[in-house]
Amino acid sequence: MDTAQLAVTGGGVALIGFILWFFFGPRAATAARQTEGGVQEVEVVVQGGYTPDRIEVTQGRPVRLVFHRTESNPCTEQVVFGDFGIAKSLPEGERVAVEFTPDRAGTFVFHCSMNMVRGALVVRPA
Ligand SMILES: [Cu+2]
Repeated sequence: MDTAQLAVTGGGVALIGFILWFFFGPRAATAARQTEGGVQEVEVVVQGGYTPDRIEVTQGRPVRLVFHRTESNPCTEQVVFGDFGIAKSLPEGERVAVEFTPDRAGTFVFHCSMNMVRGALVVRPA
């Protein structure tokens, strides 16, 4: 192999590594902020996905997830928390609060109504 071939091969290996890390690597969770009233609050921007898409809260304390949808793509116009029986419409440009108290620990997926765009709520035991 000459230098150019080595560079191409090395670049390919690096790219594969990046892709694996990007899709399957560990994701950092965003911890909820505590309000003065003891509510665990996080603002989630909805724009081609959920940011953050992994949110950590504590079991048994009220949670307020404020969804701010900044896109018009109809894919994300509803957010569903199937495990908690919640479905909310997210009008573009508005902030919509999803409020509930997680009564059990675990990792709960939330998603758009088509289940294409996803995020996870990680509930830690109290
Ligand atoms: Cu969708």
